[in-house]
Amino acid sequence: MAIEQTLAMIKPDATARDLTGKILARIEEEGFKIVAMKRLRLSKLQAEAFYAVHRERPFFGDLTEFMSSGPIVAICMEREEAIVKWREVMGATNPENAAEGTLRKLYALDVEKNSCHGSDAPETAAVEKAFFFSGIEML
Ligand code: IDP
Ligand code: MG
Repeated sequence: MAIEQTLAMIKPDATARDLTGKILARIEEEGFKIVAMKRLRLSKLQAEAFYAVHRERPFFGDLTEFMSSGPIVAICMEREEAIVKWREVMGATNPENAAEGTLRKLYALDVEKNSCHGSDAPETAAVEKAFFFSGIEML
């Protein structure tokens, strides 16, 4: 099976509660190799650009406020079937629906402040990786 890359984020609710180390440890325990990583605070405009596909959704304003409210950690990482596997490890978007042991079940505060992000398809992974990292940073 081919190695695939995905883009993960540790969201502001999780960096604020000092969960960065726990989430990074889980990433490695689940067999992902970290390829590139940076911690930064998104501006509102940058958060709006990242979540542009959700522009028409009712939660877009709140979501981009939240995502620009504190530091995030962006991670490009790889393993076999990385995209689907990372979404499994994160669990459902709403922690109320997330399976036992998933990151969102463990750490999310609510459907918005749900601690982590993961790309949902190869096409979005490519766009999201390029949003944070240049080609030479992802070798
Ligand atoms: P995902 O992160 O599981 O892929 P998406 O549907 O792509 O979920 O939504 C992106 C992000 O928007 C979610 O992770 C969450 O932070 C936020 N979000 C999604 N649905 C809601 C909602 O119904 N209310 C508030 N925020 C939401
Ligand atoms: Mg999504």
